[in-house]
Amino acid sequence: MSDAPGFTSRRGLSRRLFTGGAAAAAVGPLALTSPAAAKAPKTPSDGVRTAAAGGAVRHLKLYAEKLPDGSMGYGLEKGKASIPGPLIELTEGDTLHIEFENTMDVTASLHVHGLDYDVASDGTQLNRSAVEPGGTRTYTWRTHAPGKRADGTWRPGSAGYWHYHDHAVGTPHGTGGLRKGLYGPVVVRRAGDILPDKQFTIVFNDMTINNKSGHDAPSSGPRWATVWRSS
Ligand SMILES: [Cu+2]
Repeated sequence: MSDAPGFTSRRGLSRRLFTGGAAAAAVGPLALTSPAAAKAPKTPSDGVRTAAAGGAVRHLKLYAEKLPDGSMGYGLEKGKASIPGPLIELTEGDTLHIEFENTMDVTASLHVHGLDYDVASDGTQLNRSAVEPGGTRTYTWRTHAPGKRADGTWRPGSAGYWHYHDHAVGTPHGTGGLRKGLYGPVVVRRAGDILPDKQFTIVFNDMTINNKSGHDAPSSGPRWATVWRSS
């Protein structure tokens, strides 16, 4: 159920990820709302579905591939890469192990924003957590609920609309991979968050939307969306 988003850019302005409602394309194994669930009749009492408690340990396989037009994408299966990459949905408290396989002929990686990880899962060349052509590496992302730190200060939870992206192709920073389409969306929900009935995800990448610009951008159709919830 979802289609991706990503982001990136030289401009802070475009570093945004918008997502909401249900999406059009691939339903990742991590999706909390399966198409069947989305169509399930609502209970007359409240009609609202909410995110269950987190704490699950999940596993996902993700590939980086070159696409026929020269761009690059992430996909859950070989030959199924997309731009943006698949939507990954988690609930605070979940841990995700991603077995990342680089099928391309250049070094690539997986780097995430907003979630917790140690240096081995940073996905940058600087700390040798990128993946050589043909190689595989497992990245681990963790999430947490809000709470107080030992010093009494407040620690926000991981919930939010985030993104992941390559951090290695073309330059030490990975700018080439971002340009070519190696990015995707991550949605982390808090237990109890209202789940959308429909969800579309959009990723702004510099001046493009889902890596398309101008009249080619998805201004209508399955990739474009507004966030809504019907009840
Ligand atoms: Cu980044």
